[in-house]
Amino acid sequence: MEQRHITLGEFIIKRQEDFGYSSGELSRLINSIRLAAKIVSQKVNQAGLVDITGSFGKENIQGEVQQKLDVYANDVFIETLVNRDILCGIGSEENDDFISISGNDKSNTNKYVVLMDPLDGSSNIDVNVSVGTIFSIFRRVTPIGTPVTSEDFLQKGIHQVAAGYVIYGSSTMLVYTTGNGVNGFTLDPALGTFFLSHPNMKITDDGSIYSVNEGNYNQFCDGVKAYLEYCKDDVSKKQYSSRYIGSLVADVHRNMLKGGIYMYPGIKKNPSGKLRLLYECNPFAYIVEQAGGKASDGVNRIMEIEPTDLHQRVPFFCGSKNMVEKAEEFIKASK
Ligand code: P6P
Repeated sequence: MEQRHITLGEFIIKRQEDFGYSSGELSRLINSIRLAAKIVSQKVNQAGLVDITGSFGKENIQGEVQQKLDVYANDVFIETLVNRDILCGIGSEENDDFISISGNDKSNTNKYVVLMDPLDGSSNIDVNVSVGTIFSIFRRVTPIGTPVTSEDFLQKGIHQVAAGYVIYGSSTMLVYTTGNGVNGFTLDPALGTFFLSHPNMKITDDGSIYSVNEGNYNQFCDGVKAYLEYCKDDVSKKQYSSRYIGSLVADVHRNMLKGGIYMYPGIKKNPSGKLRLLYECNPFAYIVEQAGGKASDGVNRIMEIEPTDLHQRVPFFCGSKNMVEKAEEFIKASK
């Protein structure tokens, strides 16, 4: 008889016992993310059949045209997380400022805040390319029972309690860590259940896939250009492949499974690059490091960067440890 995979719900309970999430609050929080992911997955998979694609007609704080599904996903995650009395605050790519959640009795005694990109890569929806949700969970640092402040959100990535992503692709997967390794769960849409499909995910120290938007090549610093020439050298080293989906979750997920490096370097018109530290780079840095990889801004470890703004951007190099270190070598040598 085929070995039945453990469900995400069973896994969360087992981990709570093994690693003692004290109040069960974190377990309830991850369960709520699971529910929201199922709801968004169902809608993403209908894109094109219902009037849910295309632009929402507004711009977010990033100056990016919001897609209807961006707004939908943001509403679903916020509504699911706020209505279960498990959080005291939420920061989202789609909201200019963070959301302070007062408890039902107005004195919110919950201790976690979530930072999220509810639907990353949504401009790819119309062309049926995988998109994703990215989340990062911190324990608040200001006194419990008081309204959250920016201090609760502007924490270094090393203080994350949990981080994860959902990829809405050929199948929907939820991949997350609470600091004891990385595990991946695949949604069986017929049952509406996530099953453990990728236990204890590890990224190889070396890989042969590099992911970058080479359209920006002329705007890269000399060190990044030198590293890309190194990647293309198939004489003095094994041949690499260039793979760039243009959807962060899909590109990093592929590299998690096959090895590789994802890069979004700074460019002349934007030296900090495009990706946001708090709800894109930090969560992926935590996940990739937990899987044995590395994540830096080309010089510094991503999770050691002191945040200064909810939506700040940083250059991002993430994936197989030796590949990230080789990129850092070229960048440092060119300084
Ligand atoms: P570019 C999507 O908008 C996103 O934030 C990431 O998902 C993706 O990796 C990146 O931007 C693509 O940016 O400039 O290469 O189109």
